[in-house]
Amino acid sequence: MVQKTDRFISNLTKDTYALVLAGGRGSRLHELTDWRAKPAVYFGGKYRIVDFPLSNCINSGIRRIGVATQYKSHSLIRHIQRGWGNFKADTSEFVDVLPASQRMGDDWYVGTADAVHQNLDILRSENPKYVLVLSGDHVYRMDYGLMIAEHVANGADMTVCCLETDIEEAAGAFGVMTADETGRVVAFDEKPAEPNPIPGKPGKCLASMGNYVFTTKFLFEQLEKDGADSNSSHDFGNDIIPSIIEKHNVYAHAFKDPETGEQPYWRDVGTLDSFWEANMELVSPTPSLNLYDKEWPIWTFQEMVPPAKFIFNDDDRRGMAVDSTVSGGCIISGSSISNSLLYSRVHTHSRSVIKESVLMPGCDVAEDCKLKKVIVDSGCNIPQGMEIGFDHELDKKRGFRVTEKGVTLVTRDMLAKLK
Ligand code: ADQ
Ligand code: ADP
Repeated sequence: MVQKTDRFISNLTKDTYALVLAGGRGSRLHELTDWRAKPAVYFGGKYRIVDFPLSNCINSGIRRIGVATQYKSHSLIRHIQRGWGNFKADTSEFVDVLPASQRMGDDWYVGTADAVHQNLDILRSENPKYVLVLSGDHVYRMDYGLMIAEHVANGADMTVCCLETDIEEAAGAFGVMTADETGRVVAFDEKPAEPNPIPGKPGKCLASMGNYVFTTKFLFEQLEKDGADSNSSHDFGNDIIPSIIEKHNVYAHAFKDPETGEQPYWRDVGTLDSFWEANMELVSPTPSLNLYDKEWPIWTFQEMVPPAKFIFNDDDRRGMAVDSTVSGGCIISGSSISNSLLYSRVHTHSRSVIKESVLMPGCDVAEDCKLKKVIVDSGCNIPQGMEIGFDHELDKKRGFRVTEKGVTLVTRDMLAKLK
């Protein structure tokens, strides 16, 4: 078992280049990803999803990072340039944005493997010993050093990071693998309808988190082979992993707390309901994701905004937020907020009541509004007296999206269409 304190881990992470794949749409988030890629979706009152894998890299000691972008990448690129562009201790430390730019032909990034393949010359010039390919889509804290150290200890060509999930959750959604007693992957199916259970653990399976470590030379060989295969969809889960497990050393790395053996916090936030639930968890008294841990800071772009301000209205006795997070630049004027997350520059006005809601940057909620279980996208102006989240038929008639679990999504485009 590799110990967290092992000195050699820092040498390994120094010799690693991390490529964060951030080009996917995340279509189950519906209109939240109409104008931005899933990794650019806001999360946790202050961050965007991509800040989590990027912060994990920095905290793990990986300081050469590329972010492959493609779909609706404007706000993602702007965020990385503003928040991460100046990150450097010296010139060998950087966060580079790598937009799909037809560097090897006429195609954009066709699949995840192609996104890495098209940046092969950049990887070659960096010449790392290991390449860490990360999904930019998930919220979690992870020391990647442990996975890389295990990869080296196993003499692996590739290591796939995995967690134990319920079979129903994984079916059709995740890559599912079977590992032998040494941890070697002996079977891998991309999004199977009926995942294989873990022996002795009925109902549970080993799901891929979409995070991989490669020994660089091996990665280059496989990408070149896959690039020349016209039948391939150029995807790690669909094509590369199933084609290499028989002949090469592919190992599973279990995402577990090295001290307790427990599975740490990890959220896919792939649907509006799971996105809303994961945000709500954060305003509970003791959330399982600790954003206040000084040893594992989550970096992001910090807007230069004044402190949040609360104005108590004597007539209505309102002007407060409880069991909530409120970011800088917010003004809570005569309104009452509970179990909600307010991103920067949210302005709420007199007599409005907001419960169990997520309000993204720059929203304005006029007087006498009532919001319950609502996700309000950035820059929305909720007009005076509007009630959202109480009558779902009315919400739908207005053009808002109501989820299975009764969460209402409101975006600028939806409000613009309201008569
Ligand atoms: P999915 O998440 O469905 O499955 P995919 O849509 O390919 O796979 O996204 C993986 C990551 O790559 C995401 O961060 C996405 O933003 C990014 N991405 C997708 N297409 C891209 C492109 N063309 N260019 C750049 N980036 C791109 C994968 C694995 C499964 C695994 C799940 C875990 O294939 O085996 O279980 O991730 O979520
Ligand atoms: P974020 O809130 O993620 O920062 P923005 O609101 O800045 O995202 O939008 C991201 C990109 O999408 C920008 O280029 C913006 O101009 C564009 N965009 C957003 N909403 C619309 C819209 N309704 N019509 C046209 N472009 C839009």
